[in-house]
Amino acid sequence: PKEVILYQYEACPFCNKVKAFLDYYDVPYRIVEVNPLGKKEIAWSEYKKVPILMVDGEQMNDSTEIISTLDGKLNPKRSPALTAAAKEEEEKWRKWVDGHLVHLLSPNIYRSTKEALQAFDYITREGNFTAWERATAKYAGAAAMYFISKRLKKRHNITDERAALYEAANTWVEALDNRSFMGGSKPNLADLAVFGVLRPIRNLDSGNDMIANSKIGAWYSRMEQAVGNSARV
Ligand SMILES: N[C@@H](CCC(=O)N[C@@H](CS)C(=O)NCC(=O)O)C(=O)O
Repeated sequence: PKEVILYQYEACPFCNKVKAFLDYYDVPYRIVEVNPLGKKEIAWSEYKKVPILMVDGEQMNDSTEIISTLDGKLNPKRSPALTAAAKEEEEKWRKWVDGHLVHLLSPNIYRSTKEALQAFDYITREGNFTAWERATAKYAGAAAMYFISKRLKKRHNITDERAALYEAANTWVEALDNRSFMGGSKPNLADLAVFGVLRPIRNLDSGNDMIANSKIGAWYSRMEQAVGNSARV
């Protein structure tokens, strides 16, 4: 593609999933950082969530769909060359990321008032906010998300959010079954999805705890190596 533009929030797990794919395949992309208060930057779009990817003027919505579409365009031979079992496995774990893993993130990063502030410090520092919004959103957002995350925790039947995060990390490592990546010697779309959604929490308390208290660290480091530098231009 000639021109790829990602409309995103820097700290959003779904957006980071798309970036993991673009970075891994070295697809140069521009970023438009959307201000979450007002979303003026995507006012032109009927679809009101991020990520949105524009590829040579064609709009793609939803992280998983974006990645499937791009994979089909950029690597037309990749998926058809997989065995049925490999395809099924990749599909199953991509669904696990969207249906399970992402739901563990908010309860963890907003677990305590301290962690909620840490998360919002990161979100407001990296995000597109005016100085005034940044100053107020950090505290208002942290307070709101602290309470909202308790509701999310109930909705998704999570009792101990950290235990659930470590368990998910170990479940993933078990699924790797001693392979370097689920894709074997190279990451597949499930590897990229897990890595992408975990990346924005990696340097928060919850991410540090996850690395320290689960077996996911070695795979995570291999993924950092494999994905390499950002392809952002
Ligand atoms: N299923 C979508 C979920 C996208 C999503 O929920 N994005 C959030 C940001 S993390 C969003 O844009 N929420 C609406 C809002 O901010 O108003 C995907 O995988 O891309």
